[in-house]
Amino acid sequence: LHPEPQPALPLPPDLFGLHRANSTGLDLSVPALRAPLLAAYASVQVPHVPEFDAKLASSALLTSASSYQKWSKLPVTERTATLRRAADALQAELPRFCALLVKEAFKTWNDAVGEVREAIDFLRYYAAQAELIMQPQTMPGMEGDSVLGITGESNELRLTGRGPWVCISPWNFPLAIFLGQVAAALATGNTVLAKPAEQTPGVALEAVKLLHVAGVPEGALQLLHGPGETVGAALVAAPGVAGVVFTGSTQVAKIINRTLAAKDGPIVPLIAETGGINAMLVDSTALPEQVSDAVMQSAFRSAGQRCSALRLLCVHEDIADKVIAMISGAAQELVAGDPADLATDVGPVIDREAFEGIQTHLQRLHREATPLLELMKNQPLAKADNAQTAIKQIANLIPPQTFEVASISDMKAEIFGPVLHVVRWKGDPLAVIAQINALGYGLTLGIQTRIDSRAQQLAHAAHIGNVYINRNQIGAVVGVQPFGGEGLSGTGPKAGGPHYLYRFCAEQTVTINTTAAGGNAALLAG
Ligand code: UN1
Repeated sequence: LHPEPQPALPLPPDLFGLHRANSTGLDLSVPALRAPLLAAYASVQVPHVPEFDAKLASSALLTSASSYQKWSKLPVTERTATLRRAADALQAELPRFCALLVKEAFKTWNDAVGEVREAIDFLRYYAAQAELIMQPQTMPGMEGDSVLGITGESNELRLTGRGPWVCISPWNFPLAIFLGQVAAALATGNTVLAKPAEQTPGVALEAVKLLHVAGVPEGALQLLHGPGETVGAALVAAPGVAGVVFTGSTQVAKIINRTLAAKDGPIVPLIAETGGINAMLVDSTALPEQVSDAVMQSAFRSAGQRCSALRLLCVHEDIADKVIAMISGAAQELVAGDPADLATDVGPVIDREAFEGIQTHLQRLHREATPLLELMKNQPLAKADNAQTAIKQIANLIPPQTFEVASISDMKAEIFGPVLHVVRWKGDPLAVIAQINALGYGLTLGIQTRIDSRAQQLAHAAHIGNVYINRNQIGAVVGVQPFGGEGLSGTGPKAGGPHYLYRFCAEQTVTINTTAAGGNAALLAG
């Protein structure tokens, strides 16, 4: 009479013959992997996506609400079947989606493959999770209650959707985070108004098409492309929004939160995954080679354009010189250039605005900090083969750079690019963690030490959502490493984790008096 132990979730099959692991280690020198990707790149076009008129936000909400009436009443397995069909289609079309990511979001091939695999994982994981949690659950009661629960009553907990959700996703994971949000909302019986990042609507459009072909009704999933300030704002403010899920800046998350709080009507939940000033703490016992490898992945991969990326390396003064020399050596080997080139490790940043923001920060660093590794002048750019887009991308290239700063508290804001800040420390590592906590963000933290007990102690002291010990700190694996932060880094259950879907649901407890003499029986008897 107690709930059965939950079955293990089915793991998605390997893609391209590789084990599931988000984003590291794909050898594209293997021709069988490379050929379909390059063929897709030659033929794929980024589709034009018409802008949505923000004045129509309320009518889009009405469409969503009316579609909710049907979609939410389907058996959960019918809804999740659409997600699984979309996952299969995405897997079959992996090269085309990778090529779109390279063309529209300037991802490197490695990052593109990692992202498509992550998107597939999200679809399958949330499908499996929804099937687990959306079955009505008998509440068994506590020790001392009768075996049926409280004597004379039965209690059941039922989860349903809440209504139309506004899903606002970022350009740095235009497929995986976009589909993750959408899949979570749809699986739990909600309908979706999806507002993709302004820079990457084409990938979003293709993803939405997959879901529509897989059986999600058009009214249950609408794509509404346009600027956050107009389209995003109008959607959040429109009547009838049942929830908002957002990945982006802390500042915008707060604006959304204020808008929702000021609305008439019900209290609307917000799930927000925002930025971070992510640190790695390296003590004097750490292995420099391992640190160097973890730093290359965490700080410079994806051109540093991950909210999980390493921004601040806190290295013990006893090994600082050695670690810095090793990082500099390794970074010289990175190729910054055209993302379509297979040899490229670090592609350009997303657009001119991002480029200029990072340049302003670099100018400040040149005035106030010590450059440790500056490749701007001597890094050879990989050649773009053709086309305007390639030229535009290369113009936004920022090769990896490292600066030594005086103190942790010098870190004022998240810099979303391949720029690493290094600070030396001595004394108590717990004091370093306290300073990292004081930054107010809490997304990822790396710890590098050969003292196991210290690693645990530091992890416990950190107010950080994802702590990685003796490894890199990006690429959280869906279903295995639930991802999300604390404080300025966000609110809400972690994406890709077992609690995420609950926030998308309304919960109803149904209590029935089961005794013959009780009120229900008496009422029925007339
Ligand atoms: C983001 O960059 O907005 O663990 C979040 C990772 C990714 C980060 C995604 N899941 O690197």
